[in-house]
Amino acid sequence: MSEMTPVDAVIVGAGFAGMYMLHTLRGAGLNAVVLEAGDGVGGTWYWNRYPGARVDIECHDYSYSFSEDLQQEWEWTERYPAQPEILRYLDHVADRFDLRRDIRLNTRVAAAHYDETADRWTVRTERGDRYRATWCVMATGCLSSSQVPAIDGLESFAGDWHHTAHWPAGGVDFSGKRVAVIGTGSSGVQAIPIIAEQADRLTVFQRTATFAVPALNRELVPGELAGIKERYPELREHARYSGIGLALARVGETSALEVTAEERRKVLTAAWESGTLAGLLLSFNDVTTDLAANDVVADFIRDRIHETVDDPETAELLCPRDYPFGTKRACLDTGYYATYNRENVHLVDVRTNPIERIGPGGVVAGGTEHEADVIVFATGFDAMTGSLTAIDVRGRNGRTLRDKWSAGPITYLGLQSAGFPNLFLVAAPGSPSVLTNMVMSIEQQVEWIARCVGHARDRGVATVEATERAEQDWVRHVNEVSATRLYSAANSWYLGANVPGKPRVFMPYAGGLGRYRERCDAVAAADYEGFVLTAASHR
Ligand code: N01
Repeated sequence: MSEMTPVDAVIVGAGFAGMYMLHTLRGAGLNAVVLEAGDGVGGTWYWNRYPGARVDIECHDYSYSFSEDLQQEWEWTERYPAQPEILRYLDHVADRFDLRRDIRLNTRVAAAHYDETADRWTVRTERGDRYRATWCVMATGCLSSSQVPAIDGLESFAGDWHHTAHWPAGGVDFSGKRVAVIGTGSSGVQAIPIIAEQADRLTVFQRTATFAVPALNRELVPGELAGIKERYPELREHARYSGIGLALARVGETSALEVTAEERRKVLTAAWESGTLAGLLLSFNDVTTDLAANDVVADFIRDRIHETVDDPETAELLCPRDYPFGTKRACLDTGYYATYNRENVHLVDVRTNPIERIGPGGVVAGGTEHEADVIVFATGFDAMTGSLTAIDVRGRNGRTLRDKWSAGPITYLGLQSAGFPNLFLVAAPGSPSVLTNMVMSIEQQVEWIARCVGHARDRGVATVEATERAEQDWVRHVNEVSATRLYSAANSWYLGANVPGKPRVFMPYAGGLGRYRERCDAVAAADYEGFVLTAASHR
C-alpha cells in the first residue's frame, strides 16, 4: 500500500472550476492538491479538440471575473473563441496564479472514501496514490463522461473512429475520406461543416433535429474589447445577478402572443441577427414557459432553415418538430444548415432508418450500408452525474453516491449531498450551471465553498454536512421551478433522457443564477442553514 499524502483539501479536476477552487482555497490558507486525469489543465477545453470546437457564450462573459488584472490583461481575438484559444487562456491562468505546483496531471481519481472515525476523506487514484484530506471538492465537470452508443459491430469496423470529447491532440485528417458523423447536438453541429469541407463524402446520422441560430462569429475589432474592459465592473455585476449570467442579455418585456405579427417579426429578426443563443430565448418574456409563445420562435427558426437549405425534404428533416425551442440546448450555427447544400453531404434520419449495426465497411441503417473510412461519434455525455458516479464515492456507513442517487441525484443547493460530510460539488445537479454562463456559475459556487471552508476553520468546525431535510426541500424546489418551464417536453440530457436506463429527473436548477446566488448567500448568512456544522471538540 502506498503512503498517504496528507493535505487540507483534494480537488478533483483542473478545468475552470478546479483551478479556481485551488486558487481560492490557497487564499483561505489551505494546502490543496488538484488531481487531473488529463495530461494538461483545461478540463472540457483540454478534451474537446474536435474540428470547429468553440464556445457559444461571448468571450467577455466566458472568462474569469475574479481577477481584475487577469481580465484587463488577457486579449481575446474572436467574439466566440475556438478551443485552442480557450485552452491557451486556461494555461495562462495556471501559470499566472502559479497553480501548476499543486496540480497532479495524468492522475485519474478512482475512489473517495469518508473515514467517520477521523473526519477525513481518503482519495485514491487509479495509480494507487492516496491522499488524506479534510475537504474534498468534486470539480469533475457536467459534460465529461462521454458516451459511445452500444451499436453492434463497432469492434469490426475497419477504419478509425473517434468521440468528439476524446479527440486526438494531433487532429484527424479527413481529406479523401468517407466520413460518418453520428449525432447532431452542439458538438456535431460545430464539427459537421468543417469535416464536410475536408472529406470526400460525409454522411450525417440524425436522431433529433437541432435548433441553431447564427453565431456571426468574427474577429474582434480594435478597441472593442477595450470598451468592454472599461465597463467590466458594471457588466460583471449585472451578469452575477442576472438569470443566465450574461452581461448584456436582457429579457423581453412582452409576451410573444400579445404583439402584432409585424412587431414579432421585428423582435425575432433583431434577436436572430444578434448572433447569440440568449437573443431568441429571451426575446419575449414567455418563450421558456408558454408552448404557444415558444412555437412563435420555433416557427421563425424553422422558416430560416427552409430558406437556407435548398432541398425541401432535407430542410424539413432538419426542422425540429417534436420539442420546444430551448428545452434541449440550442446551438450556434456557423454554416451548419448550409452544409446540407453541399453535394458531398448526405443526411440520414435514424428515426425512419435506424442504425442496425456497424460493419467493417461502414454504418448500416435502414437496410443500407453507408460506407465510411472514419466514424465520428458526436453522441454526447452521461451529463451532470456521470463523472461523479464514475468515482467510487463513499460517505457515512460506506454508502455510495451511486447508490444514493440510483433514482436520481439528490443535493442541497447542488453543493452537497447528505451523508457525505465535507464533500463539495461544483456545477452538480441542483445547481444553475448548465443553464447559465458556466464560468460565472462556477465562480459563484467556488467562492461560496471557499467561504464556507474558511468559516469552518475559523470556528473550529470539523464537519459541514447538508441535512436530509434541506436537500429534500431543495430537490422539491428544483422540480417545482422546472415544472414552470417547458423542459419536460424534450428528451434532453438535462433529464438524463439520452442515457439508456438513467432515471428521468430534471437535474439543473432553472431558477436563474441571480436567485440562486441570493439563496446561497442567505443560507451562509443564517449560519449555514440546512447544513450541520460540527465542532472539532465534540470527539
Ligand atoms: O452532445 P448532445 P454534444 N444514435 O447530447 C445523438 C455542450 N457543448 O456533445 O438528441 C443516434 O447534445 C443525440 O440524439 P438525441 C452543450 O451544453 C457546448 O453535442 O439524443 N444518435 C444528439 O443528436 C451541449 O448541449 C458546445 O436524440 C445518437 C447527439 O448524439 C453539450 O455540451 C459545444 C445516439 C448528442 O448531442 C453536449 O453536446 C459542444 C444514438 N445511439 C458541446 N446517441 C459549445 O459551447 C446519441 N445520439 C458550442
